[in-house]
This record gives sequence, C-alpha cells and structure tokens, in this order.
Amino acid sequence: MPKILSTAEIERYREEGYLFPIRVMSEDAALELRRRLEAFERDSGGPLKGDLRHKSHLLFTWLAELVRHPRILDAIEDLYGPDLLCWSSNFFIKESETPAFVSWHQDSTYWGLSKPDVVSAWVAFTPATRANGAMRVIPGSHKREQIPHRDTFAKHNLLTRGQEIAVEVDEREAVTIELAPGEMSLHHVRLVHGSPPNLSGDRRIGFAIRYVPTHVRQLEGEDSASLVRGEDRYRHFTHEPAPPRDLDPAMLDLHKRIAERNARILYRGTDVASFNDPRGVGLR
Ligand SMILES: O=C(O)CCC(=O)C(=O)O
Repeated sequence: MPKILSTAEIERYREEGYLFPIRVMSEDAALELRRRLEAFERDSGGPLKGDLRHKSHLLFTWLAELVRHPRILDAIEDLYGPDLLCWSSNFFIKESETPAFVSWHQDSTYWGLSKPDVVSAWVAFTPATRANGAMRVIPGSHKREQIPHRDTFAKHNLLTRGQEIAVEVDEREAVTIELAPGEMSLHHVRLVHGSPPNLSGDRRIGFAIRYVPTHVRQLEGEDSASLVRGEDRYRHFTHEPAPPRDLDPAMLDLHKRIAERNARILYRGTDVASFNDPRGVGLR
C-alpha cells in the first residue's frame, strides 16, 4: 500500500521519469527556509558558493530536517522501498537576471553509482516558473541507457563540468516543471533535463536532494551518505551524522573532507580537484 503517491503516480514515474507537483510543506514554511538561507548569506558576506552548496544538509540543522522530511521520504519510499540513504544534496540558486543555466544532461553521467536507482527531490524555496528558469525535462528519456556527454566548463553553466548531452535534444518534447514554494518534483537519475536562465526580478532557489535505496553502491572510490529511513543491511556507504547545530565545527571539518572526496569523484579525469576551484564551474 503506497504511503502518499497513488498507484497511477507511481506508474507515471516509471513511464515518464518524473512527477510534480507534490506538496511537501506550506508556502510559509518554504519561505522560512529561504529566510534562513539568506540570513546565513547576509552574515557570511554573500550568496552561498562552491562546496557550501554541496551536501549543505551536513552543515545546517534545518536542511538536515528537510532531507528527513516525512512527506519527502514517504514519496521516495513509494518508489524505492523503505531503506533509504540521502546520498547528496545541492542548492541550485539562480540570481535574478543572470545568465546562469543548466545544460541538457543526465545526472547519472559522473555520479559513479552502481545502478540507476537514484531519484532527486527538487524542493522549491521560491516559485519555479518559466520566467525564472524552472527545470525542463524530456518525458520518458530515463528509459535510455547512459547517453554520451561532453564537458564544456562553460562559464555560466551550474553543473560541475558544464557537461551536456552530446546528441541533439528535441526541445519540442520538453515539459516545464513549474512549482510553488514548498512543492517538490521528483526526477530519475537518467532523465534528460536542464534549465534556462532566470530572467525575472527575483532569485530562483531550489534544493535538490539525491536519494538511493541502500543496495546502491559507489563504484569510483570511498563515499558516505546519511541513513534517513529504515535500515542499511549493505553498508556500502559510511554513515554520516546529522549536525547537532548550524555550522558545528566538527561538522564543518567533516563536510570539508567529504566535499574534497566527492569532488575527486565528480571531476575524475580532469585536473579540477575542488568545488571551490574557479575552473570547475559547478555549484557556483
Ligand atoms: O535547478 C535546476 O535548474 C537544475 C537542477 C538539476 O539539474 C538537478 O537537480 O539535477
């Protein structure tokens, strides 16, 4: 018996590779998350950048709670079963009227995971609209195998290597994932997706949380993840603790080491070694 998705929604995810909109929390609760992010940005002198956008749930209690939000986990459990790890999370922030964009890609390309049993929950902290660069997806494209990508390291591309699909994408097939604050979309790791620049007068803020069932493993080196539901009978990943308070010194240190290790996986085959390296464009 599914927990929150209907049988038709589960079937749709299997056929099309995405689902939206799913309400996670009220608009006010989402705007409170935005307020917390922006309070930190004010105190630290500017927009969240570099490795602070990666696995931020290890640094902030309110994001640690978000990756464990029962409504998100119920939806993920309906798709992938009761034993779940949060493998990663990434802020995708597009400032207003800036050229930042995301090229057409499959998430699976550089993640190094053993199976395509990986789903992203993209949670909207602001509206996501056509005008502000909402994500676009190609329905059913997750059924394709891994498609070759080329690295562009393009200046305004928000992806780690500016990677893009090396074959033509028929944009007439694209569906735009418009969301209100507090809603989420789900997308499969092989789904072809991307997003255009934000032409609006406000920031567009999304927090993408990557979940795997515990049987998935990392093929490209040592890796860690947070057990967020059920039990882990496989122990393929080292388990990460939740932060006891925002910016806890021990968690800052752990996060730094994890980010360095993850960067080695995601930038493998290049000479970029860190999310903070200006040559690597990722997570600006
Ligand atoms: O936020 C966006 O525009 C793109 C997000 C994305 O590529 C992802 O979550 O995998």
